[in-house]
This record gives sequence, C-alpha cells and structure tokens, in this order.
Amino acid sequence: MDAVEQAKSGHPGLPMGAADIATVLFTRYLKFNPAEPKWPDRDRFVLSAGHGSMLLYGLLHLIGVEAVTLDEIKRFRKLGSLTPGHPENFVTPGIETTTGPLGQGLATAVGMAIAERHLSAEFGSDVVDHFTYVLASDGDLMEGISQEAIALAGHLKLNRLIVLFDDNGISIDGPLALADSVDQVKRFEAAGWVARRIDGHDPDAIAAAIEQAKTSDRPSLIACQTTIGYGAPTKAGKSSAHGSPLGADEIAGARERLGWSEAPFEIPGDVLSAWRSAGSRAKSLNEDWAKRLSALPADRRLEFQRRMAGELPEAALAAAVKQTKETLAATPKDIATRSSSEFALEALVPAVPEMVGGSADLTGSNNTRTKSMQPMAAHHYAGRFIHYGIREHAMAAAMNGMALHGGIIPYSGTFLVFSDYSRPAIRLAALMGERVIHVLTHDSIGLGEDGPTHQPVEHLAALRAIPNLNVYRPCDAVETLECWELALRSKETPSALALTRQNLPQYRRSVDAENRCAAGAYEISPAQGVAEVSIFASGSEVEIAVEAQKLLQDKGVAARVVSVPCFELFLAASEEARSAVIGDAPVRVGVEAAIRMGWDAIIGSDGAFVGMTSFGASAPYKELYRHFGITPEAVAEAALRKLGKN
Ligand SMILES: Cc1ncc(C[n+]2csc(CCOP(=O)(O)OP(=O)(O)O)c2C)c(N)n1
Repeated sequence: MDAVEQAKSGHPGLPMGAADIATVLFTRYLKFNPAEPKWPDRDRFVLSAGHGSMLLYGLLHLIGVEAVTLDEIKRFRKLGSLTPGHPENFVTPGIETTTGPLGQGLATAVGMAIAERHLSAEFGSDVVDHFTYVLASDGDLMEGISQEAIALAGHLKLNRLIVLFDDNGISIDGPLALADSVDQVKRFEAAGWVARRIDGHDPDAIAAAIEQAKTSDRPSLIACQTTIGYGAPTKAGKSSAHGSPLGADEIAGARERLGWSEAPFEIPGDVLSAWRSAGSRAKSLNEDWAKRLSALPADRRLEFQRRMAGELPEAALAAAVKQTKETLAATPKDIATRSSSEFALEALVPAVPEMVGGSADLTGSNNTRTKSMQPMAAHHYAGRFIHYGIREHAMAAAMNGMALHGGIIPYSGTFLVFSDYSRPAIRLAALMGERVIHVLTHDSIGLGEDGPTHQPVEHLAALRAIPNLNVYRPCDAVETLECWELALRSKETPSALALTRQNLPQYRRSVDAENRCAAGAYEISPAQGVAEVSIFASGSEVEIAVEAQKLLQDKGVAARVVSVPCFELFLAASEEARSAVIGDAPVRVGVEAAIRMGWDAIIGSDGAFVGMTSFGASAPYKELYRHFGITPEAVAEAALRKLGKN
C-alpha cells in the first residue's frame, strides 16, 4: 500500500487481499531458498495475476532474497528498478516467469508442473520432487487460455500443481457478477481437479487446504474467498482498491484497522526476523538435495546438471547434423519441408534428449513425432511427445513453462495460420528470452484445398514483427536441418519454423559443413555473368525464383537467387555482410507467398515484390499459385519491367 502510494501507480488490492494466503504459503510450505533462487528443485511460485506484483516483491524481500531490498521496493515501477510494474523473470531474482497478460501465468505453470513430472520420471525423485504453486485471480480464470490449461493439467493428473485462487469477486469494472457466473469449483472438478472453497483470510484453513492438496493424486484448486484491499476502510471489497493508490486517508484508516503503527517502509525487527527465519527453512533441504545429487552416478549427475544449465550435448548434436547432411547429399530428398523437419528430428531427438515434442492435434500433419517417441500421459511422464489436444494457446504457454523450469527444450506443432491462437504466449517467450521451438506447417496458399481460413497470408510478417523471435522459412531439406540446428542453439531466443505441406526440390546437394542459414540469407543460385537482377525468396518460393532465373537467362538477363531463410538473422548481420548478400544488381525482386510487409528491408521500397495482397482461396495449390500470380513468369516479368525490357 505504501509502495504503490509512493510510486503513484500500481495495484494495492490484490497484495492486501491475498497477503494471508501468501504468508501461509511462503512461511510454512514453499520450498525456496532465498540464497539460491535458482536451486533446480525449488518449489515454483507463479503469481499469475501479475498486476499484484507488489505482493511478490514484498514476499521476496521479507523471506530474504538479497537483491530485493527495501530501496528497490521504494523504486517500484521506476526505470531500471528490480521492481517493475509487472513481475519480470529476467529482472528480479526469485521471479519464475513474467506475468501480466492474465491467464498466461496459470498456463505457464502447467508447463512447469509437466517439466517436474517428466524430469522426476527421468532422474528420480531424489533430485526432482517439487510443487508448482500458482496464485490466480478472477481475471486469470476468465481468460480462455485457463480452460485449455486446466483441462490439460487435469488430464495429465499433474498432482504437483496447486492453484490458489484469489476469489475476491471483484475485477476492474466492478463486482464479478457484472460479467461472470461460473462456479469455479465445479468447473475445476469437471476438468479432473480436486477443488474446494475456503476462507482466504483464515491461516489455519489455508494451511489445511495446502496440506491436503500436497497429498492429492490430482491437481488442486483452492478457492480462497478474500476481500480485495483487505483493511482499507472504504475501498476494501470494491474495485476502487484494484488498481490505483489508495490515497493518504484510506491508508491511514487501513493502518488503524490492521493495527499497524509503523511508518511506511519500516518493518519491526521481530517481524523481519520471523520472516527471515521462515525464509531459511529451505536451506537445509537445499543442502540435503545437493548431497542426493552428488550421490547420483557421475554420468547421471553430469547429465542432469548439463540439462538444467541449458547446455547442449555438443558432440552428439554436431554428429547428428553432420550425418544427416551426408545422408541428404548422398540421397537428396524432394519432399515437403514439414517432412524434412521430421527427417531432421529423427536424428536430433535421440541426440538431444532434453527435446520434448508435441502437437495441438495435428501430429500427422506437423510431422513432429519421431518413431521412437512415446506419448506423455498421466503416470507415464517419461514420454517425450505431448498430445496437447486442440489447445494451441495453452500449448505455447506450457512450452514456456517447461523452458523456464529448465531441463527441457520444448518444441511443438500446429498450422502457421493458428499461430494467432498462440501468439500471446509466443510473444512472452520472446520477451523472456526462452528457447521454445514452434513448428508451424502449412505455411502458405501452398496448402491448397483447405482454403483461406487455413492459408496464412499475414502471419510471417506478424511473427517477424515480434522482437527476439527468429522466424525460419527453409527452402529445402538441408535448410530445414540447418534451421533446426540454429533453433536448438538459440538459448535465449524462441524460434518459429514455417514449413510447407507441398513437396519442394532439394537444392543443396553437396555436403556443406557450414550452416549457411546462420547468415539469414545467402546466394543459393549465382548468376551466369554480371547480375542485372537479384531475386530474393524464402521457403517454397525459392523454387519459383530459380525457375524465373532460368527464364531471365533465356532472355539474356543474368539473375542471381538469394534464399532468405531467416530475416532476423540476416538483419542482425553486419552491414558489410548484408551488402555482400544484397549485391549491386540494379533490380531487386522479392518473392514470398505472403504479404510484402517487412520485405522492403531487403528489396528496398523500389524493389518489385511478387506475393499475396489478399486472402487465399480453396483449390489445388498449383492452380492457386497461378491464380494469385506467384509464378516464375510473373517474377521474370516483374524483373524485366523494372529493367525496362518488357
Ligand atoms: C489478457 C489481459 N486482459 C486484460 C488485462 C487488464 N487487467 C489487469 S487486472 C484485470 C482484472 C482484474 O480483476 P481480477 O483478475 O479479479 O484481479 P483483482 O481485481 O482481484 O486484483 C484486467 C482486466 C490484463 N492484464 N490481461
């Protein structure tokens, strides 16, 4: 209340209303060592209602996370502070995930709970045995993503997941009754959870509920009935306590009601030492764990440590890539890049055991499951393939949770067009800098008959617009393998692989030790003579570009073709490297079966672009390419027009 007041902005309501819940959890149950906030087997705590960040900052300070000082709390919401408006895992030690967009935290926590079960199945409960706690608000539970997330958690029987629902019946517009009449307890029960309602201001009831939840064979919801802004004389229980400073009078009244006579930011010694000793509870647990870890056979211990550190099995990965490149050179594959991806995965998945794949019910279309992969299921958590169901949004958030937990590199699949359904979670992965890999197949009108609802047009541009997301669109089997390798090596950047449904020729036919896609763009087919035209294309349109190059050649015009598998890597290269690839041919043409947005960075605003300007249509794909004018002839013609030769 004082920190929000001092910042002149923020949300006092949730911290005051949920303080009792958080106090019981943090002082009596949470297995968290403030001196080692990254201890792998700590309990995870996710404040899904990120607007209540001051609760989390207060807790971290009280239990003794050194970096979270009172001075930092006084700098709430100031530039460069450890106490930004919403919790950011990359800013503040002790924060497990960035939250703020409601619902994300809960779904992310499902991924953490999956990671815990998976790693426990693999390495044993001596080293992986923790809970994932979530504090969620009405808003979290109203968001659609929460339904996907709780259904998945219930199905997988993630009994180490405990959600404390701050059931205060208030949101921004007023009483929840304005917009909602769901019985959350029944809803969670229907999804296979154990759910109960308690008085969220009764410490004994909170403790009893947590204890019961810890022994459950299913995930648990504890709906804690609370009063938002508890203690505030006129604003408690009202939406006016939600998201603005209470004001001096209200704060004075709250001090009186709560029996708190200390000045702002002053914590009496006995109170602080009680909290600090509660905070030191987990120290010995942490030490015991370290002993159990060192008692593991050396190879298992090193493997666990490697995975948790996010380091790749370099030798195995390099060998898998090399061998696959050799196979592709010996027996080239003219197949769809989604199939090339599967071919790459057949080598990568065994080599990189931390990869956990999946699909949102499009396994056979996304080609994300390799032959050896077993499905993950309740009580078969060692499985490395997750059938997420038709739940793209929760899938993407759960992938974030697995990556944040550590020890797993999650990848999964859906159609590129449905990346819209997972976009908020993809954006958070990019913001947090998490290594998650989205396989997005059926990447253009090239998918054909399913028509415009399924044909992405603006999606490549929309994904490329997200900072710190690498969007790959490989043109053949070799590029697909290289893009996979780059995605795996991008420790702090999520990746999206846009892959085709239709077959494509393999252009790269000799063994190439270099990962040429790492440059983002490179000349894949040089000009015969001094180039008058540079044609830039990605994915399936590289084939069209190469055909256009031949047509131009027939007309005596030398053209070169540049494959552009990744805008982001290309634009991040040095100016010198970029100029070399862009070249100095007077005419530049871009080809991509998508909108032009973004391409000007490569072809210039005076470049010609052959692509889409509307939604697609339902027809066999070759007909669609002709119908929308994305053909070698159209590309050649655009080049000739620019040269003034047609
Ligand atoms: C996806 C999303 N939509 C909207 C918001 C803006 N917002 C922040 S808090 C909130 C609702 C507040 O109600 P509740 O979740 O019950 O929290 P409480 O008022 O109890 O603190 C909204 C709409 C958001 N943060 N995320």
